[in-house]
Amino acid sequence: MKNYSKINDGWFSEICPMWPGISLSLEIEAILYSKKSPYQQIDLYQTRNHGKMLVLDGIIQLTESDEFAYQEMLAHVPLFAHPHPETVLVIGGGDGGVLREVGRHDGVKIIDFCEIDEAVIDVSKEFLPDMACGFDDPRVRVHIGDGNAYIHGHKNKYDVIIVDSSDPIGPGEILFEQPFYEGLKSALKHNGVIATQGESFFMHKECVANLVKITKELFVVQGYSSILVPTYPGGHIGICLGSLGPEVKKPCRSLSESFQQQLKYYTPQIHEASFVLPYFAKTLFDSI
Ligand code: SPM
Repeated sequence: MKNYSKINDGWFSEICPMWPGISLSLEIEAILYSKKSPYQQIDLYQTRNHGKMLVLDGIIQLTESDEFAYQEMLAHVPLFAHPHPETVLVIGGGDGGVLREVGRHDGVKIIDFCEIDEAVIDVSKEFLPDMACGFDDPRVRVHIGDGNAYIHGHKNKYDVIIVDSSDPIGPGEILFEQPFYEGLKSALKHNGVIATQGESFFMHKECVANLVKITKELFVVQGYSSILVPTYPGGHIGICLGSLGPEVKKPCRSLSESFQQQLKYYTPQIHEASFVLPYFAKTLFDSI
């Protein structure tokens, strides 16, 4: 994918045609890693004020200062919506942060993890140990390969599937299309729940509307949960959820105090509140 982002005078500016005319800049102190893998350009920066920052093909994937918001919500919203999640699949998210969050659920017995780019895992293990700790969990089984191919080879296997994709340009594009969602549905067990990186209704209305349309058509229950993430465009990103039974907008299990103490963003209250949509987004989604 063409990389439009720039470094100028010690500032990294994230520029992308998916969010034209707007750019977030972070002051950087050092380039810790920069290499092209067979799939993408991988850069790891030390920022001045936001910890380390992972950038793929010029697009910010995470900073250490706010990664918890996205990783906690993407994992805990679907997991707390399911009554007894035991088998979980995570597609993408080679940094391991979503795995770290899934691993907090003691009831989960198997965590299959499918990532196309092994180099992202390697760089995260080296530079982002607080995220890549997810790989140390003995329940995690790593599969290096294409998530779309993986999903179509596994039927009726998972209680929860989480897709931590990059944006729908480059290797992540196929993960935003109907056949992939059909594969996700067929890989679910009875009462299964999916949660996918759902982009922002401020920045990419058509893309989000398409995800809502696909999930409304395929699943019994559908929802869109919003997350505040200062270092994503517009400070906002969503999760698109689909379920074969359970309600997704409320947690169906309680969270112990010791579990809550491990988290920084997710609470049962924010789980519910994240599904409340601004009027323009509600109107758009209701019309689909
Ligand atoms: N585990 C963290 C990986 C992050 N995956 C999602 C990255 C999305 C980056 N672009 C955000 C654009 C929001 N509209």
